Amino acid sequence: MDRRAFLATAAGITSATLAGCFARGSLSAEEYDVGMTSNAFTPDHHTISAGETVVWGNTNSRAHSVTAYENAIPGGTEYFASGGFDTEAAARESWTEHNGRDGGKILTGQTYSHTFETPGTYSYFCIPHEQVMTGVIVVEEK
Ligand SMILES: [Cu+2]
Repeated sequence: MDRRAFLATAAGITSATLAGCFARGSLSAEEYDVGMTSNAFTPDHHTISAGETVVWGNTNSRAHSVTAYENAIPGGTEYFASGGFDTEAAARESWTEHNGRDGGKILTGQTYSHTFETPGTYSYFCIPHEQVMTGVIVVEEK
């Protein structure tokens, strides 16, 4: 999304957080690029231009994570995962050690965003639903 849309999203997160006490933090479609159902990222393939930010939004009642496959992102690029983990192993360990209470969990109505500077294909997954819940971000040259 472009910068203006991103700023609007940032503002939306604030209001969604405040409204969360009453409305359980429901997200409107303008607030994210990739949604999360009970077992899928929607869309599961999303294409952007280099330098753009992708916002994932959990629109479902189940908790999910956005966790990059370390060996399926372009070489030399920064690892990304909700929860800010530096490695895929650290994210997985956090989930296991805390019995699913951490690991970069994104709760209902919450968002996670990452800015992609380098063109290429980035594959990622949700830790608790990895067998069915994976996605790809394609970053094209500007
Ligand atoms: Cu999931």
